[in-house]
Amino acid sequence: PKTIRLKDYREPPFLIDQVDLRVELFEDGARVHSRLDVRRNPSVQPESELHLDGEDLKLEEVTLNGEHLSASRYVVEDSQLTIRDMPDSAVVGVVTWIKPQENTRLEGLYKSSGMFCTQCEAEGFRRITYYLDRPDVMARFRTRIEADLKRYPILLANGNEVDRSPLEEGRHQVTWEDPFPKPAYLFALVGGDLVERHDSFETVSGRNVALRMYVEPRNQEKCDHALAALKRAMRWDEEVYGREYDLDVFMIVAVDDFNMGAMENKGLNIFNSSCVLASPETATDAIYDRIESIVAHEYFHNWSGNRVTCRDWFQLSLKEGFTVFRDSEYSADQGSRTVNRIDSVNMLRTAQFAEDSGPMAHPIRPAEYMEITNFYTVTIYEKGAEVVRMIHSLLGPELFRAGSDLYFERHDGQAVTTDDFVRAMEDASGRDLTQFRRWYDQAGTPELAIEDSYDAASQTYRLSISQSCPPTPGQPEKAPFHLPFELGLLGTDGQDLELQLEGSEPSGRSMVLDITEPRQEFVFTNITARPVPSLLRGFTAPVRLRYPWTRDQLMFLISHDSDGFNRWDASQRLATDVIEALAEGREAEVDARLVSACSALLKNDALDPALVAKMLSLPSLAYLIELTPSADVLKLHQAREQVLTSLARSLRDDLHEVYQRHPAPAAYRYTSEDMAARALRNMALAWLLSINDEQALKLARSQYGQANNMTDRLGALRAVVNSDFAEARQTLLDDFYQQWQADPQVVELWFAVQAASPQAGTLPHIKALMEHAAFDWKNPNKVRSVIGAFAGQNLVNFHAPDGSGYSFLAEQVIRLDPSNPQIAARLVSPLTRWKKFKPETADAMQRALREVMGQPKLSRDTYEIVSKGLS
Ligand code: HT7
Ligand code: ZN
Repeated sequence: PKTIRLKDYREPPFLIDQVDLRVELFEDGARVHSRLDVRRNPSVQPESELHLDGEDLKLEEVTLNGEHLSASRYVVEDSQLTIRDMPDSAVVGVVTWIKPQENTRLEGLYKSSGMFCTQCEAEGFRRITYYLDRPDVMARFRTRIEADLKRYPILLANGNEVDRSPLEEGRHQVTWEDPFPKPAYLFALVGGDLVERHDSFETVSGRNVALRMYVEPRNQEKCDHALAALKRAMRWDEEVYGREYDLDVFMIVAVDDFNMGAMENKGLNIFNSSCVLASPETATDAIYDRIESIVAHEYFHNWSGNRVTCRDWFQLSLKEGFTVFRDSEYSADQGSRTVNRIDSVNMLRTAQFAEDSGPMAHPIRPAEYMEITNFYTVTIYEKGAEVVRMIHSLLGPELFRAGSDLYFERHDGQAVTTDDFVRAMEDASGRDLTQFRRWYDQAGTPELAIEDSYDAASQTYRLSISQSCPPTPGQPEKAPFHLPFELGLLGTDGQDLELQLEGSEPSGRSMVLDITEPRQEFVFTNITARPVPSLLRGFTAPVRLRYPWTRDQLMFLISHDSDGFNRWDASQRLATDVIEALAEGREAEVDARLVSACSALLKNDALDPALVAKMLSLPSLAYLIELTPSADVLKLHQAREQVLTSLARSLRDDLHEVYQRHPAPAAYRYTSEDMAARALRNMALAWLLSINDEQALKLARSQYGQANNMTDRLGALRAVVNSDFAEARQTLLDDFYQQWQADPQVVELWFAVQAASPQAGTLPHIKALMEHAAFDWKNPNKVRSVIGAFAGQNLVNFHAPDGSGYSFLAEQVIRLDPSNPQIAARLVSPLTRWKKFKPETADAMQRALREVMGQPKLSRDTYEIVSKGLS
């Protein structure tokens, strides 16, 4: 496969002003008639040939200004339609025949549960018709959809509906017009027998926007949460960013077969059912949260992505990083800011740090790719959001908002670069972000090594911060980064001290330092006793922090730090230190200090229970692996289990007491308070079942049977499935399936609980799940809930010492690759992390990768991941 490079970017030689589509939907295929108003781009060297992209299309006709084009004027090869001797401007007509029914890749136009739908980002539109399929070609679209009226009463496309009429033979047409020029990746159409849920929103300027949600009839009771979230997000974007919605209608459609979470098509967002549909009985709190943030994310793209879009796919983080930052701030404003930050950072430090230290490490603005869909990564999204967050921290909220206003005003209707974004921030704030720009083109996670000393005689505290960044593929050396570093100093009474840098005015009890040099020293004055530093408060930069904390210092921070994030971070560092010492055989028993810290947390009524639940959660095995060079998975798992069971034994009474103190209320409410209570209750249950507590088994059975919501029901089920109570496990699993088999989203949860369980997770059990009637290779959610959950969450079984987990995964990737390469490429990535593991493990993982590599017809998607994974 060819490598595409940012340095080769050229403006398009032709532009398209208007696209007229007529899409005829049939049971055996679809015919697409397209008329493109094409003109030569005046700002580039003229070219005589027009090259239109197209994949898997049957070309039926080509016309130029309405005239049939003779075969000598055009050629179809290498996924392109080339028209020779192209005039300065012309109407290019193309008719193609496609087969949505056979489209298992789920890119372009395809069928899902009887409905037609599209996914065009990144390069799906070229699977519908020949086009200049690149984001810097922006056109106005008019879309006429024709289909059988009975089977497909609902026909949707972008923009506003402008016409509808019956046609012959029981067919009908609906025509849509989108007044906003857009790249083809934002095109969408839907045709199906769907029910419509109505709502409305009055914008800040008093315009009424019709909100509509389209779902299969069986899901009509599951729309309330998404619609409520949408209205909250619309209001928030007006209030916080001054962004008003711009069309008369905003539509959301739920589809069962979808490669990712959702898609921000202009005015017609399409969602994976699992990311938009919810009822208390079928969705957990985590799913409610996920829906809230994804609905907001897709809506926010209307400005950050659609009105201002990307010039090319190297700029993907321009829209994704900024939009993730926007959605995470939105979520923080809805519930607990600290808990939200903890969840984001936990994910970043586990998944993104791992990616950044592996073979696929890339900057948030990559320099090259083979297949762009491989670059919808945690780096582009989550690290991209952290980079925007750092700009926010460096500029402060007012100047950041001024920068955002300038960016939207300056670039409305344009396709731009990350550099344009940074320049708007600079111009609005007067700050120089030249050095800061390195975050966009240097990959890898910087490390900050902190040293400190206290001088009682001069009452000064000296802090030195050194930064470095390990090499990443193609980048052996890194220049220093510019980053904000927030800190506080705790006095002996646990209070934040007044901070005063030598030679400066006092600057409050928490301050943000600007780090720019390889090594910087800061001297704090008037410090009367050695303080305990609270470093990188709120995780102001995506870095690894090295400081030789003692366990006593961590205990102190857990009890006193005024920064909730750092309190949690101290709890994680303490638990990690204890687990690592056990895994390495340096200690045999669980340090009593950890037990007393947890005991105090369980009894603490003053702290937010949601924060308590987070602080009590042990670091995940994935995170522990990420921290450990040459990791031995089994040893880490056993050490983690030893800590868990020893805490549960020592704190058994406290856990029962916590369980009783947080009873389930009569009705489910999606509130921070109730969710925190459910989190604590279910955590207590899981801990107690880890020590096979019979009384807890009774509680779990009764919670499972009486729960009025899926969080509690699944919490009880998961705790039992992960326990040694084999008979109860099977009884509850059977009952759960009996009750919920008609609901695919709940069946996905049922699959995932089993596939991720360290208990149930022997390979034969996973294989049996794949033979189950509800498993479906064509449905990415099912593949993810069994194979993805096994390889991504069931690490102790996936890394079984005999290598069986690896060869199993290789086999499934090989099987999936021809039908859905995007999902196959995502699935294979755990194998590429072999450098993290001890040598025998690494060898077995590479063997599995070579097995995949040896396949004669590998997709470009999987080839890129596997070849880079082996390098
Ligand atoms: N912008 C959307 C990206 C997306 C996507 C990309 C590749 C293949 C399938 C896809 N489905 C959606 C999602 C988002 O970030 O909002
Ligand atoms: Zn996005």
